[in-house]
Formats: sequence, C-alpha cells, structure tokens
Amino acid sequence: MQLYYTPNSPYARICRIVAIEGGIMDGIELVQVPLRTPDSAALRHGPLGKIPLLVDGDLVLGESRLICGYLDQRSSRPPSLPGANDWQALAHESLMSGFLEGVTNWSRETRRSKSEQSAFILQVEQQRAIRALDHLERTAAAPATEPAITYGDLALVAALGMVDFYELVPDWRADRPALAAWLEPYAALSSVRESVPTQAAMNPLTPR
Ligand SMILES: N[C@@H](CCC(=O)N[C@@H](CS)C(=O)NCC(=O)O)C(=O)O
Repeated sequence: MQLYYTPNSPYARICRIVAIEGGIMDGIELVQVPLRTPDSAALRHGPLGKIPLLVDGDLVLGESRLICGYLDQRSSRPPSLPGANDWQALAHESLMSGFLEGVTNWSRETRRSKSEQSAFILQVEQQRAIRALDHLERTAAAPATEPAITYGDLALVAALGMVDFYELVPDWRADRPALAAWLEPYAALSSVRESVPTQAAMNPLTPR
C-alpha cells in the first residue's frame, strides 16, 4: 500500500497520524510527490494530481477522510470516523474540516506573490479563522490524558498546525487558553510531532 503525500500537507498529515496511531505504518510506503507539476508520480494513478492519495493494488483512493476510513479497517484502534448516524460527531467533524479548509485556503493565498494575492480572500479567510478560533475557545473540551484519534480532532490539530506554521494568527494562544490546553496532549504525541510542517519541506505553489 502506498500513500502519496507531501510532508506539509495537513490532509496527508491526518492520514499519517491515523496510520501511525493505528500501528499500520509498516505496511504503508510513503511516496513524496511534487504538487501541480506534470511529473508527479500521483498522476500515474489518476488525473487529479492531488494528495493524499492511497494506492492499494487496483484501489486508488483520494480524499483524506475516505483514506482514514480505509486505514481504520486495517487497524486495531477505535475508528477515526464516526458512524453514519452519529450526527453530533459528524457535526463536530464538519466544523473542524471547514476550519481546516479555510486556513488551508488562507495559507495558499499568503504564499502567492504579493501582486497576485487577493485582499478580499485574505480578509474573508482571516475573519473566518478568527470566528472559528473564538468559537473553539468557548467550546473546547478539557485536555484529555489520552487524546482521541478521530478525523475531526485531527483536522483541528492539523488546522492549528497550519495557523502556527504560517503564523496566520501569531498570538492565538494568548486569548484562547482552553483551546491551547486542548492541543497540548496532541502536541506530545510522537505521531503529531513527526508530522509537523517544516520550512525544509515547503513546496512551491507553482513550479519554478
Ligand atoms: N479534500 C481533500 C483536500 C486535499 C488537498 O487539498 N490536497 C492538496 C495538498 S494539501 C493538493 O493536493 N493540492 C494540489 C493541487 O491543488 O493541485 C482531502 O481531504 O484529501
């Protein structure tokens, strides 16, 4: 089984954490690919060139959530995805996924050249992120001794990782102690530590 990825992709990060925590990383070959270039090995398996992409025999599976569901079935841990009728858990997941999507869009916009950046998109995503952070502070659960390995919680971990890495809201912890405390047990997990985005792994948005 291969997982096509980039080290700094928050979506691939969620899949990697689920695989590591599920104890099944040994059976997965990580294949690092460039993005948005015709030479990406991911394009041998499909037309989109998007990651994460899981290839297992003739199965080519995109979308981090579906990949986590596939990994769940191979792991002995409790599933990272809620049941189909667990609407409260799905609602929680949808909020975290939407927050991650927003900060991902925001970070992409900040990485475009200044002349190409849209002030409108930057403002919309900044406001969305601030609203989400404030909401998450009000609703944050107490920090867990054993943090839950669910897609929704990991989407929040990955989103906050993007906020930190791209310094989108540099001082977010100062006014949001409950959210910062919620994150701490995750930050201590080796699966989370080893998947933190790094400057060394930065991919250009467009080929140089
Ligand atoms: N909804 C997708 C989002 C995946 C995604 O946006 N991947 C980005 C990297 S973080 C990508 O492949 N970008 C390449 C491109 O847009 O061409 C998922 O959950 O897997």
